[in-house]
Amino acid sequence: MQSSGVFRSVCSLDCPDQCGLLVHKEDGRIVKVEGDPDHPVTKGNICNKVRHMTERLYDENRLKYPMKRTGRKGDGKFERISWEEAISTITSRWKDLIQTYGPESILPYSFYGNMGNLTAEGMDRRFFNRLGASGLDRTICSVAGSTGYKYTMGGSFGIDPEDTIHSKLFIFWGINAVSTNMHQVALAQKARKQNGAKIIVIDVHKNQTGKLADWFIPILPGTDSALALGMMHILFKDHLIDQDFLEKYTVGWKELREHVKQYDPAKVSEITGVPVEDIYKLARMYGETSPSFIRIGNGPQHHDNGGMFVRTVSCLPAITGQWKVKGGGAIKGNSGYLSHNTVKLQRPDLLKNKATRVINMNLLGDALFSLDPPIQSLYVYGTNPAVVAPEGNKVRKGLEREDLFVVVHDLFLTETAKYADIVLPATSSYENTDFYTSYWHHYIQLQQPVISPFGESKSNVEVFRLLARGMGFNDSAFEETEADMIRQALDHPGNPYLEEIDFEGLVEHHYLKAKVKPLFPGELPTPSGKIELYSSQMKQAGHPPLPTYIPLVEDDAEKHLYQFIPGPNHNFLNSTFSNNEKHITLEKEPRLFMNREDAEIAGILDGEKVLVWNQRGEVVLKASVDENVLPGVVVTQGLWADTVGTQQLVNSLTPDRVADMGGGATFFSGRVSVEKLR
Ligand SMILES: Nc1nc2c(c(=O)[nH]1)N[C@H]1C(S)=C(S)[C@@H](COP(=O)(O)OP(=O)(O)OC[C@H]3O[C@@H](n4cnc5c(=O)[nH]c(N)nc54)[C@H](O)[C@@H]3O)O[C@H]1N2
Ligand SMILES: Nc1nc2c(c(=O)[nH]1)N[C@H]1C(S)=C(S)[C@@H](COP(=O)(O)OP(=O)(O)OC[C@H]3O[C@@H](n4cnc5c(=O)[nH]c(N)nc54)[C@H](O)[C@@H]3O)O[C@H]1N2
Ligand code: SF4
Ligand SMILES: [Mo]
Repeated sequence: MQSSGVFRSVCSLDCPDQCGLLVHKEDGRIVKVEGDPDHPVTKGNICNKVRHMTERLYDENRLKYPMKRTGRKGDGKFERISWEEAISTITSRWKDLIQTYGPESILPYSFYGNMGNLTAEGMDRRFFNRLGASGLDRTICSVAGSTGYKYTMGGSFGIDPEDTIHSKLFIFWGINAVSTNMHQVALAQKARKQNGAKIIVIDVHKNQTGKLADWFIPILPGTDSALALGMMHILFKDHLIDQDFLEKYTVGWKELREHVKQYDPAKVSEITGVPVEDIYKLARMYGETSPSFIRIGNGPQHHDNGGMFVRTVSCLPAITGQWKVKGGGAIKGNSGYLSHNTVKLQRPDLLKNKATRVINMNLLGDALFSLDPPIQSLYVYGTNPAVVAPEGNKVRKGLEREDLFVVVHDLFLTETAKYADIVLPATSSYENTDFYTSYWHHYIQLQQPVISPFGESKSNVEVFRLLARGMGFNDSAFEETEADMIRQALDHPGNPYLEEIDFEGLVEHHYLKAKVKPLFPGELPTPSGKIELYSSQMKQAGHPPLPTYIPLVEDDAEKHLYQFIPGPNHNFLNSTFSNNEKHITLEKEPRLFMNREDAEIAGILDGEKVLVWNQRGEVVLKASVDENVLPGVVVTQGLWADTVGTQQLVNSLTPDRVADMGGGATFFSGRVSVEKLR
């Protein structure tokens, strides 16, 4: 490894943009991270978070060696141990648990803190398959929406974002793209400049993205399906449809045409809070502009009815035939194009056909108390459930269980790690070999180590190798190198888009584009091969087969006045960076945005501290009073670390009800009361 130089890298964070990076190294240390100007999509621009990455990489609190707990769970008192002791403590405890309770008493709990495919869903899957541990259903992020999209379109296939440069109308629907998909915003702004494209933002909060729009449409939370159905009502009534496309490439359009007659704009306006004339204006702009593009965000699918929202909105471009126009259509997620060989990478065969129970990660709190056989050990990596999981107080109470053996592998002593019996230090992505597949653009990228491991830290892949040895597993699957694993994953005849991509190509070029082609003319992976405006699959699963507005679950509405929307913020990535000085300084402090009318009634002044509470818990925030949210709605941003002393563990207030589809999370469907802090 060279001790100085500039090296191509890829951003490992859970962000659709998956930027190409140039990492500058001097005397063995990374001194600067910048965008790679040669990357075809991200073109040298990166966000502020990652521009300040060195502050996180070399933060004085980064974990340097394994530790064992010496204080009470949650206190954060630990002492240094060796890797040998750590691995033997874990594996001997697991061997005992397997003897007494069976392997399903062990629960892996992970998410995409590092999006690398070997790191996040490679060697770990091999290990836990071989162990026969309980399975984890990774539902916390986008599953409700991707399930809804799949009913309509057959899988995670949208348009090529590079084509959106041709779009004349951008609808950012429930996505705070300035913070969460900045290169889609860059494309929209370029299209606005070059061909006068218009940008519409539909959101419950006029945040940075709303402020940049040509037209911001505020909407009441959880009512977006009704708005989309109202648009369809007008599109059919005004004949702003592409009948040829509907006939060739969809099923059920005539049923849909009849069905949407009930969603007349007056009724839709009452549901959504969007004025009747705006519903007409929106539908007509959408029906008359081509190419038009909808970027479907994650926000509205974090509701009780989130699956149906995405299902419904994804029908719009079919009605107007936009899918066949370059730059027309939608993106919810594009991971389908870059799907790799998970059978070879994750080795489900190591389970030997045993059926293990699968636990929905959104129900962690319940799972820690109510299962039989009980969960006796939790192995956490790439996620911080004490902060990010819903019903946080329940989760933290579960983590306090004296008889629960908890291991946390992370770069920092996170809130979750404070409850661990054993803490293991993790390398950053710049210390590993891995491959990355964006869920927005169409490039696969390779990361090779730029620096040596920090302190005694180890990658996920390496730790699972050690754990496998400690358990006495001698399968060759645990001896393979990262390069072997990447080769296996890319060898995937099931995905023709990957045909020309292999490990050697990635070593040479760092990023390679999947061989994508437009969706139409063509066949979709739905049962009919067409866009399913009417879905028999949905009917079988107990959903209305046509897009339908279903109101949110009443979350103690009588008692709590406000719909509570606690989303991510600009300078953190979920809870990542919430413990790094630089990023905290940039973000300043967590606030509660509320409407002036509401604040006046409650006697709350701008800048005052407020208590936000409900049946699940309470948090303290600083009120920010303005007109950027509708009355009855309060918004806060960011998943702040408790260590910062903000009393802002927002997930103390969020419900662990699951969404209508896929067992998804409903972070934004909770209600709260707000009062001046006394
Ligand atoms: N800076 C930054 N970038 C990130 C992240 C981060 O934490 N910080 N997180 C990453 C991850 S894991 C994800 S999943 C994505 C998420 O990124 P996005 O897709 O942008 O999703 P959210 O920010 O959760 O919510 C988007 C918007 O939905 C709005 N919203 C909430 N409820 C409703 C509703 O009912 N209707 C409508 N129309 N709008 C609603 C919120 O006000 C918010 O502006 O971002 C990724 N990128
Ligand atoms: N209230 C509310 N809650 C939410 C959301 C919301 O909008 N509102 N968003 C939800 C969404 S969309 C998501 S995706 C989840 C995300 O939640 P998480 O998946 O928990 O994401 P992070 O909080 O970023 O935590 C990732 C952790 O992984 C660690 N890590 C990074 N790289 C590695 C590695 O290589 N190995 C190991 N072992 N660890 C590593 C990081 O240091 C960090 O502590 O949060 C959800 N929670
Ligand atoms: S977090 Fe997103 S925008 Fe920032 S560098 Fe990484 S991929 Fe790019
Ligand atoms: Mo997410």
